[in-house]
Amino acid sequence: MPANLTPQYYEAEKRFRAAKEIDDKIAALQDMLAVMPRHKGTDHLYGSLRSKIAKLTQESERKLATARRAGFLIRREGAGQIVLVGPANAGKSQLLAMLTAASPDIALYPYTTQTPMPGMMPFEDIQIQLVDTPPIGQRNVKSLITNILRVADLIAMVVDLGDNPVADVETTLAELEECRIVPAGVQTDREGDGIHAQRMIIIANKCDLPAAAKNLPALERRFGRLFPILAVSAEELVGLEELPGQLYDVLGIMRVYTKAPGQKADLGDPVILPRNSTVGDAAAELHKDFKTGLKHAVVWGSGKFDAQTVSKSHVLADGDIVEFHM
Ligand SMILES: Nc1nc2c(ncn2[C@@H]2O[C@H](COP(=O)(O)OP(=O)(O)OP(=O)(O)O)[C@@H](O)[C@H]2O)c(=O)[nH]1
Ligand SMILES: [Mg+2]
Repeated sequence: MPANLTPQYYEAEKRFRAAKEIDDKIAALQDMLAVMPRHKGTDHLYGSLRSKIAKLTQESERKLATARRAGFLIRREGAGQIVLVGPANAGKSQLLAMLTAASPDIALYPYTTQTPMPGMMPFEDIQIQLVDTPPIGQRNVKSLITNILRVADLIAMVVDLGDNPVADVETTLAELEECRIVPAGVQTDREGDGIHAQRMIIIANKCDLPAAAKNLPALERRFGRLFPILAVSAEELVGLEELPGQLYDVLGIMRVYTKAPGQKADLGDPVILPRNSTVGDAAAELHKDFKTGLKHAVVWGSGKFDAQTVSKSHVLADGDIVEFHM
């Protein structure tokens, strides 16, 4: 008996053959199943489509489980952790590759990245951790990366200036809100229990593309007052030299070097503190008993003169050297 398959069926079959991702393949197979005529002549086809779907679903779940394990285990390292998040193909992986020693897959087609991947970005004498993630709108990705997003110090929304960056930021914000994450300091009607306020910025990538000339100003008009916007080209190396310093600034941290009386400062290993921390905060960070036993400190760097004797409440600046006197 002839199968009498419809044009819609062949259309779906074409999509199946073109699909690169397992999820897209499954979707196409399901469409084929939905539009195929059911009669004796298609029994065999029906069975074979069903078993293909079952096999791919299993494979997809296995991949997801592996991804989950890897995803939830990103160990925080360095002076701060920044998660790159956004739509497919914006250049998140390209940024990670250019700024760190990590070598993620980068490709012309979307949905290249399937699991979160960390890398260490050097900035002067410290390292900042960047975490590349799969596109946030992709199926199952939100559950994979929500924890990573919540514990990060900063969320960098990466968008493509050659595409529609305003819409992409809006979509990304909506996806983040579904993870119960909202931008810190921005009003939202969904504030309340379980909602996490996170510091966020926009990395506007692909500024080398012609469309950037009109899309960057549009992005700045719409979001410039809410978020710092850093325009770069990860591919053409525009703005990449400044980027680590800019990210460091947005992280709101500072480096303080400690020194024992009569000895040289340990310039290799700064203590990382929130900006505007005091001498007392620095002491507490080093040791819990330090703060109570501290009489005074001597500071080099930010003071009006070097070797200034200061109290616990003295506010430190980035790069200061502190000598504690107990
Ligand atoms: N013109 C231009 N292309 C870029 C730039 N950065 C990345 N690309 C290209 O954009 C495509 C996507 O880059 P990826 O880094 O894979 O994008 P992604 O955001 O990681 O994509 P997913 O993993 O699918 O979410 C690749 O073909 C890159 O070569 C850029 O600054 N300018
Ligand atoms: Mg990627």
